[in-house]
Amino acid sequence: MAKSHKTIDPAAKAMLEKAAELEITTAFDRVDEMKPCPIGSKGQCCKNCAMGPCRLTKEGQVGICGATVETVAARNLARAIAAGAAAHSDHGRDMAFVLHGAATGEAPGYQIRDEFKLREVARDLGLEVEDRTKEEIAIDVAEKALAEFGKQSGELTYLARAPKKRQEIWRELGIAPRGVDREIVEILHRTVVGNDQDPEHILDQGMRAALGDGWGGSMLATDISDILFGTPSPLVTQVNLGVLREDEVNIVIHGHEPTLSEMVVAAVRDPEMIEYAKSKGAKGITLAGICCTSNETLMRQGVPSAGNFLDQELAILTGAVEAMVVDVQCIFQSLVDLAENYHTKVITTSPKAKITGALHMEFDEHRAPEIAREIVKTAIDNYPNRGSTYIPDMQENMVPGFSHEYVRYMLGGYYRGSLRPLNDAIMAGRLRGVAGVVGCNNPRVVQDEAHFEIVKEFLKNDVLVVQTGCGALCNAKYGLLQGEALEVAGPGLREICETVGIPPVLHVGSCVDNSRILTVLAEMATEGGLGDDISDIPGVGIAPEWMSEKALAIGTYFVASGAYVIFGVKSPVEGSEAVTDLISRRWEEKTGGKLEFEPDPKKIVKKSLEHIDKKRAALGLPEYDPARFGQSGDRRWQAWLKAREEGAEVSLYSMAGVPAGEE
Ligand code: MSK
Repeated sequence: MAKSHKTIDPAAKAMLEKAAELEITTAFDRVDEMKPCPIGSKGQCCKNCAMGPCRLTKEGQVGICGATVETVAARNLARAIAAGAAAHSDHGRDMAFVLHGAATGEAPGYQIRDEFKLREVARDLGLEVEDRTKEEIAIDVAEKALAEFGKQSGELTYLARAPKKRQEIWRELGIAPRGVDREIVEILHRTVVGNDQDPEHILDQGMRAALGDGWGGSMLATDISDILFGTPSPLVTQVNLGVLREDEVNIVIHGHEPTLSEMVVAAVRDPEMIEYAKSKGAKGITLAGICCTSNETLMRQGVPSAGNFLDQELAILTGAVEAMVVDVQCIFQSLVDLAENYHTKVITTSPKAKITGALHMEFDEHRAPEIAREIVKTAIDNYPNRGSTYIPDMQENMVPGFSHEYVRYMLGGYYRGSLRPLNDAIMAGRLRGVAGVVGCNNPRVVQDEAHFEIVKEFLKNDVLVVQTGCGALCNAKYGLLQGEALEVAGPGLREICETVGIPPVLHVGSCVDNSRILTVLAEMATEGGLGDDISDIPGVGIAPEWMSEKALAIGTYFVASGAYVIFGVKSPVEGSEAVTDLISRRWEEKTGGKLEFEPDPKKIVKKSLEHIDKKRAALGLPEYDPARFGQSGDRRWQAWLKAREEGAEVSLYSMAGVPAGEE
């Protein structure tokens, strides 16, 4: 049966109809067949030793070792956070190795594209930059970054980027991370049978490891990616399955890391490769991305995106993909079986991620350009094997690439770049607040629906939205990441966006680039006018369609940094009221941030706006009143012209609400 009601994306709907016609199943079907375990999904199942698994479903029931449901739910959540933090941070570690290779010449093909950022990062890491070559600095940055992972005592260096007050809170709570790896390992140790059995104590370590991800592994991943591949700035590209071409070799890159995909970008642009594709009957080569590899390459290279997490199988269903090249994270094992129905080659590339039945062409930074060319050639050679195709003719323009450096620049130019105008806009009430809406798709809910509905409501309510990951690709599909989206924006937000020349939803990157949001929040807090800590800012973080453990790590580092975070779909600790209360009320007492799970998108919006207004009131800011704004710029001019045409004697100033005599 067609599952087209499971997505709001017309391209995905068309592909699901096609899948039904061909009797091919996808995640949209499997989700119905696979009923979630009602015990495990609520965090009530402990399988940390061979005495169990223990399923704690009855009031007061304990496991064979005596573990309560609170302990079990907290342990499960902490382990998920550890896994998510490990994934992001290992990504950061790999980037550091590539930077080292680029600087020593052992990784030919890579270069230092942003020397300015390299020097800035080196200073933040406490390294000497004066009178040194960029290669010398880069070697030190890479070594210092690698040392942050293995650090055993003290604190992560980047914690100093947080507002002073926040650093003190972490120290007071004893959750300032010492080293990225150490905190992750300690979660695994604490949650082994018969060890840490106090839910609050276990989850304090969850926050510590998550902070090691956000202010450590992920932040290093972002910084080093910018150094190697360039700090993003806005550009125009396209998104959705319609970016694939009927008459060209289509290569889809999927996963997370930019290291190989950047080399693939270079290879597909090589005139020799394009000629080779033509020799096989194609008109050229199209490269498109899925998930966060897509975010990495679209924001720096303008590579179009074929879509987000739940589009990965649908891309293969077009029959038009010669190769799907995957690296790490968020890659369905089903791709290999699905590709059996077509000519598509699924090519795994990471030494950390093989899939049975896939073609493995292992990435090695020491000969990356050569491997990338081999991969592209393999795809081109596969073009003559293509059968019938079906590509939905749907794509949308998007403007990605709002790195925090660019945001600063756009608000003040090279010499006076700062977030002052952003703070001023919030203080004046033109912007009610800010929201980060991030994270995955999850077939347990309608694809893209919650992301889209929540962001639209925020825009209407003058909340500036920043997005990363699959959430960003989602709303790009519906046109919210371009200037035209101002049509749905509230009057104050619209004024700001028109003045600065930005869309109302800012794409800030991939999953690891949530660290950019931390940086922006830290700068907003220190800029003045919005308190002196992240917890004072009228803002929220939302993951409406989350599914990955990485999302839990991200959510937790935002909470530990002082933010109110709401996840959609369902709660992984629903089976324990005590843990639900702990991560919400108790964490708020301790950190100023809290984590809640709320499946209803409307309620998410309501809670978010209430929180934003509460923070505005605490700062003594004027109550949000959209009627005060929206009369500037073109609209003020047009309203004045209209009034004059109708014979009214009004001045242009009075159209902006300036009382007569004060013009
Ligand atoms: S890719 S973690 S589905 S956002 Fe970063 Fe998308 Fe979630 Fe993967």
